[in-house]
Amino acid sequence: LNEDGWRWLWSCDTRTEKCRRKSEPVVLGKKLELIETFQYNSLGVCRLTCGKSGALWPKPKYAALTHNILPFHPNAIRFQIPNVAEKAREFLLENARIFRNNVFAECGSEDCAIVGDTEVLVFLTTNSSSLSQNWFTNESYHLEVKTKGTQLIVEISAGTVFGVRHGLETLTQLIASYPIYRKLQTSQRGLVIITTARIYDEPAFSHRGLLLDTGRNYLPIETMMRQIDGMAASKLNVLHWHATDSQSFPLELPRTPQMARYGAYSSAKVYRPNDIRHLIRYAKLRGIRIILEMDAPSHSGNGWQWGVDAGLGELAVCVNKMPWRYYCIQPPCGQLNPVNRNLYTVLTNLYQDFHDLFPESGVFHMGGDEVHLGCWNSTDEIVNYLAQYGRNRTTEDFLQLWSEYQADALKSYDSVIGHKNTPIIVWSSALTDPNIITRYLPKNRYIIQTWVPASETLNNDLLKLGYKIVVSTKDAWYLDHGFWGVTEYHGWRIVYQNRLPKHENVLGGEVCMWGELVDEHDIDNRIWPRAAAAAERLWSNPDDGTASAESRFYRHRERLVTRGIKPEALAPRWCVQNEG
Ligand code: CP6
Repeated sequence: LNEDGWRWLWSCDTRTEKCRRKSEPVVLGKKLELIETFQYNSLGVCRLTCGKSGALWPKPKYAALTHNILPFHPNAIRFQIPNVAEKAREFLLENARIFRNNVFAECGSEDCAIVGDTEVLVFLTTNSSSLSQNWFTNESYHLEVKTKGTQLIVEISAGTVFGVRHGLETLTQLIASYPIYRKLQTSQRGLVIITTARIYDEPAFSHRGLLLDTGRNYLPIETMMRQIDGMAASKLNVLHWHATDSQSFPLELPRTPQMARYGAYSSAKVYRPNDIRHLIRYAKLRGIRIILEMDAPSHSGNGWQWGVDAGLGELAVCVNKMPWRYYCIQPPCGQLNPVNRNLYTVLTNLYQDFHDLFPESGVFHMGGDEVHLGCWNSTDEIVNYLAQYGRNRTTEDFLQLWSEYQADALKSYDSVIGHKNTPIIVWSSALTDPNIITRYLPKNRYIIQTWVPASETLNNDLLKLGYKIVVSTKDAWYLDHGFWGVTEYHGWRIVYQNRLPKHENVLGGEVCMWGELVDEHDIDNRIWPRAAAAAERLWSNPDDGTASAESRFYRHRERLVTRGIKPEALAPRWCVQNEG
């Protein structure tokens, strides 16, 4: 074990595939720093690490592993689940099944070779039968691996089933495959598992998210499930579903079917209630909570036109208005019409459907970003309304109007839920300016998701005012950057190095996959493995930089491939050293 207590330090001969343990890792560490100038492999670690089993990602809070391994076959794994309530048992059994599939996948397309006669006994224990997911969910776990005769005993104990799930995820990372001996005419692979491990682990941040945007480009359910698989492998726990935007409204809703009828790209490119319920369950089993966002009052266009046909007036204004730069951030424009009272009836119906579809969500994201005052200022109905009440058309007046919309929308929401306690997330915006936010958005109600560059003071200003925040630093955690021609692509090192402010009201952060320039064909490699770099920042938030992360990260990227995700390559294969 090196000074981390667990990172592998081997010297590998690529020709013979023999690995030798280096005796003085500290000296190696020094040597590595000297060759920092390589682009693809800035630290030269690749030739020095096998990183096969035990290359844990995200790095646990505390881990001690041996380098001894035992061959085994996945069919020799037996699960023991002592006393636990029925629903929790179901959750754990289902996760045992997912675990076994993931382990089989390590062998590749063929069945695993039968090697050794080790029996693996896995005990899954938790005292709590709670299946609720929120910022207070206890995700910690203990994982112990030891040998007893020909048996390998694995004990995973945790505060909740979600902690147990994380423990199983870590257990898969103690397993690796290798090619069985060449003389046998087979490409079958066998599995090995580390024989002794003691891990205690818990997250640094309770909100570890990925934003998926289905408003710009529709993402098939299978594509979303695949992102959930990647999140689960990386212990991310929030899928922020930016479901709608001005371009499309793909949610098929029972009370307001007109939204999708007018707003979806086609009758096939919609999310039906059953799809949504399926996705929520799929995510939950993998430790992930889905938080729905309906962005408003801006970023709302297609879908809302039905109001006019139905005699409700204009629910959204400026849709498709040219020249679009005067009325919105990006075409086709559209902003809700705050002075049309029918809007709030429609919102109430939408919120009721969201509540029915996401009964356990416990939080709602109302968007609130990038309101373009020029849109409202050019809309007769809104201008006349202001005039009628003797109000002016200054920036302040329009911010006031926006805040009235927000307050009325919240009232509609609360009337659906029946109380005023559900936390509401909104994006940072002109309304969340520290000088005025306290006037409009009470801190005991609103959580602010910030997306300003790390250099700005907004995060600290909001924290000083007592707001809870979720951090999505755009110059590090916006995964769409580099594809617009205006901002630079951030490699995984930039993502990894983005540190969050240290404060109890920092709930965590999210990497954002804005959807303008991705769909099911390329989204995997835009998200992965970079989102996993953020996942470690959010899970254990290690002090170290990319140097000590690199070899483990390469290995994790290979793991994502094994899970059926198509992540981008990080380095020449020569560095990854996972061949053979
Ligand atoms: N869509 C929505 C977007 C963005 C935001 N909201 C965005 C803004 C700037 C950049 C990237 C994305 N595409 N609805 C901002 C929160 Cl650089």
